Parts: sequence; C-alpha cells; structure tokens
Amino acid sequence: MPRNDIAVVGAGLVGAMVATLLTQRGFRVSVFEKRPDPRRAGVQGGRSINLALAERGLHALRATGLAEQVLAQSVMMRGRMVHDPAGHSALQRYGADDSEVIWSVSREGLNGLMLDAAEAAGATFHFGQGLESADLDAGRLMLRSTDGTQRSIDAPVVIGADGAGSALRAQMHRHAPLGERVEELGHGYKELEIPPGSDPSAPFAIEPHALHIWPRGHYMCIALPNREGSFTVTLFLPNEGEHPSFRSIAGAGAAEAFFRADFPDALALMPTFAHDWAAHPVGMLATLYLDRWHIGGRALLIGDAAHAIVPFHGQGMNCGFEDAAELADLFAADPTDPAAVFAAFETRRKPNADAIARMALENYVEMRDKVADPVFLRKRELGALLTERCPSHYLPRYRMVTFTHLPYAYALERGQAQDTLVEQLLKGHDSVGTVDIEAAVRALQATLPPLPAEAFERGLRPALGGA
Ligand code: FAD
Ligand code: 8R5
Repeated sequence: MPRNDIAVVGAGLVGAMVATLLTQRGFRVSVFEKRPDPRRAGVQGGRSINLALAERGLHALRATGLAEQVLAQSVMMRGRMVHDPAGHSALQRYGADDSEVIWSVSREGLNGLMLDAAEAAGATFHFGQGLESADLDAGRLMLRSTDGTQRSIDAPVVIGADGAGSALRAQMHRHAPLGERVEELGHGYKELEIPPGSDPSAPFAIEPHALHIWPRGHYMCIALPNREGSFTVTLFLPNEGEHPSFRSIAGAGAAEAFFRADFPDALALMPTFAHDWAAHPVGMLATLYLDRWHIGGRALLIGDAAHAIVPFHGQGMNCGFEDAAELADLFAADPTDPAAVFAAFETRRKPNADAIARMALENYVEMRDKVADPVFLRKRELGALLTERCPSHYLPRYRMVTFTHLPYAYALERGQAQDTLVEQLLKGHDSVGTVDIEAAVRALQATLPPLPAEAFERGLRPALGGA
C-alpha cells in the first residue's frame, strides 16, 4: 500500500464511520470485514435490534452528511417511562424540551446507510474476509475468506474496529502486551419483543416516544421503540444466585411465571414470549480496560475493540463514533505521522473511555433501582430547578453525557461536585418545595466555577425527521 493508505478491520458501526471520515479527508481506506455484506445478507435471525443514538453519535453522523437521513428513520424518545409493579407509569424527561431527546434507530438500517456513505466517499470494502493473524513488524495482515481461502496483504497502518472480541487486539497483544483486563458484570440480558398492534394507524402498544423501564431493584426490563410499531424488550438479570437469576429460571415456562409475577403488564404484550425466551441466548455484559491502544504507528484499536462497556448509559456506539471523529481530526492535522496521531488519540480518549465505562456501570443502579426512589427523585428535581435558574453553573450529569460534547471525564468529575452540593442543599428537607432556591443558587455560584462554553454548544437538532 502507498503512503496515506489505511486498513480498517471490521465494518461495524465504528469501522464504517472511521472509513467514511478518513476517506473524506483524503486517505485511501480499505475495510476488511469477516461477515458478508449485511445489505445483501439480511439480519441474522431476522430480529430488529435497535440502539439509542444521542448527541455524540449524531455529531459524527452530521460530519458524514447522514444525520438527517438517520433521524428520518428513527423514533424520538423524550425520556424514561418508568413502569412500577402496580402497573402505573410516569415519564421522566431526559432534557428541557424536545431539543434534548435521544433516538431509537435500527442497527441494520444504520449500518446499511453508513456502508453506502463510506462507499460513496470512496472507501473500499472486502466482505467475508476476516483477520486471522498479523505480522505487525512486517506490516502484513493475514485474512481468511468465507470459502476458507487465505491471503496476506500489506497494511503498514491498521485500525482495529473489530468489536469487543477483536482479533487485531489479540495479534497486537502477541506483539507487545496491552495490559488487558475484563471485568464481567455478573448480569446478562435476554432480548424479547412487543409486536405492533393490529390497528395500522396506531401500531404502538405503549407510548412510542419513550425508553421504557420496568425497574425492580436488582434487575429490570427495558423497551425501545422500532419504527414499524414494535418494541425490542431487554431483560437484565443476575446470571447466578438466588431467584430471580438466569440460572434459577429453567426454561420458558418458568420465565413466563417470573414475568407474570414481576412484569405482568409487559408479558401481556408479548405473544411470542415463550418462543423468544427459548430462541434467544443470554447475552454477556462486561467492561474491557486496556493500558495501551496502539503499537507505534502500526496498529490502533478504537470502539468496542479498545473499550467495550456495559450498555446502561446507551453510549457504546456514541462513544465509538466520537472516537472515530476525534481520530479523523487528529489524522487530518498530521497525516504523515501515524505514531504521533495514535499516541495523541490514546492520551485524549483513554480518560474519557474510563469515565464512560464507570458512568455506564453506575447508570445500571440508577435505572433498575433509583428511578423509583424518593430521595433520588428529590435530587433530580432540585437539579432540574438549578439548571433552569442557573444554567451557567448546573447541568445534570445525564444531560452532559447525552446532549453535549463535554469530555466524559469532565462530566464525571463535575457530576460528582454537583451531586455533593445538591445533597448538602437537601439536608433536612423532605421536599424540594421547602428549599430556598435563591440561597441555593448563591451557594452553587460560590462553590462551583461556571460550566465551560462547550456545555452550551449543543448541536441543534431539527424538529423534523423521526416518527
Ligand atoms: P461492532 O459493532 O461489534 O463491529 C465489529 C465488526 O467487526 C463486526 O462487523 C464484526 O463482524 C467485525 N469483525 C469481528 N471480528 C473480525 C475479524 N477477525 N476480521 C474482520 N472483521 C471482524 N450503544 C449505544 O450507543 N446505544 C445503544 O442503545 C446500544 N444498544 C446496544 C444494544 C445491543 C443489543 C448491543 C449488543 C450493543 C448496544 N450498544 C449500544 C453498543 C454498540 O452496539 C457498540 O458499542 C458498537 O456497535 C461498537 O461498534 P464497533 O464497530 O466498535 O463494534
Ligand atoms: N444494550 C440505552 C439508556 C439510558 C436510559 C436511562 C440503557 C440492550 C444489550 Cl440498558 C440501556 C440506555 O438512563 O433512562 N439509553 O440508551 C440503551 C440500553 O440498552 C441497550 C438497548 C442494550 C446492550 C441490550
């Protein structure tokens, strides 16, 4: 390969994104993907799997020119709809208004749009060609095709976007240890489905414009809407231990009894429950930490390959897209020195990847337990009030993560400081109503510096597009 040629391993969400952005900046990009072209092969198992797209992901999509098209295929989610055990539900808005919402998008649809865009920009794709091994000293990749044939190619500069089970990571590790650590959560997930109702003019069985949560303390169900009127439901549950756990629930019949007791309203909307339970495997959840993401200027890991996280903040793809955008910016600024680019990328992104990994773990407790807790709700209410009264100094952490481009590490740190203050302000109060708001604002301004300008540069999302 001549200079300025970059090989990308993996044509998933992050691989397609980085290929598009680098091609747009004048690099010649070849992408090698183990699986067949998903635009031809169709989804595995025919299931619709959706993802929550937020500002960081949308920002990268804007750079590719795809944002409008993606939003037009998505369903807007204004907040969390919390379903209590008695069957009541209430919406907790994510932001101030409909400019602060997240979007439920089909993984298959998004991946297809992104592959089309990367090809249109000039990137070359080789489907059905998996990375098998790599000689990083010689700058060669060994690939195996679906039909079993092997070949090797020159690739002096390679980016690994091959996901949590990255083959490039394993090859890099052989070359020089990366300091890999995998922390399993001990909880897994099972995907289920609420199909569209029979009335084609109102196909959604529950509120379409929300991310639904059934919090139950140590476990929970969630549901995200799909455009055609169905919902993808996910149960998160401990793998082992006392009932309920995946181990304690033996088979679809026992699972149905568990749902009848704990999620009766959701079960009533899932006619294919028993089939889905038996057919879908339990997914595993873990956080991946590495000490190093690159080997000189030869190989770099991005996306899940570098920092797979648990799903509870809905930021895995969003963070991977932000990786791709930052990497493309660094490459554009210094196109001839991949070693310097990779080192700068690792220095900039690693603290942020660590921060979102931690916040994602924390958000599991928030979703499954705290969203129904009065103390948590008071803190949230006072936080919202402070943002309204003093936007220069207070922005809830969830909103920094989801609706701004502030570094994740900043959101984590600022969130802790804000939280401490709100706890102090609420001391001795059973309700936000008795807190002196003027005094609280003064305390806020005296304790914390103003938020950086980036907090207010939230991408203006058009009200158009989306269902
Ligand atoms: P992947 O999407 O895993 O892509 C890796 C690609 O590399 C694949 O195409 C794979 O076939 C290919 N590959 C693997 N091995 C090789 C090889 N040896 N050679 C060549 N190619 C190879 N994130 C969010 O932001 N919001 C959400 O709501 C959300 N929901 C999720 C729901 C589910 C069910 C799951 C599983 C994840 C969810 N995530 C979400 C996380 C998100 O999917 C990932 O963070 C994101 O897909 C990472 O992209 P990636 O390109 O790094 O990896
Ligand atoms: N990933 C999400 C959020 C935060 C919602 C909130 C949470 C399913 C396997 Cl669990 C989860 C969120 O705090 O109110 N935004 O987007 C997506 C989530 O799970 C996805 C769909 C998922 C991996 C299964």
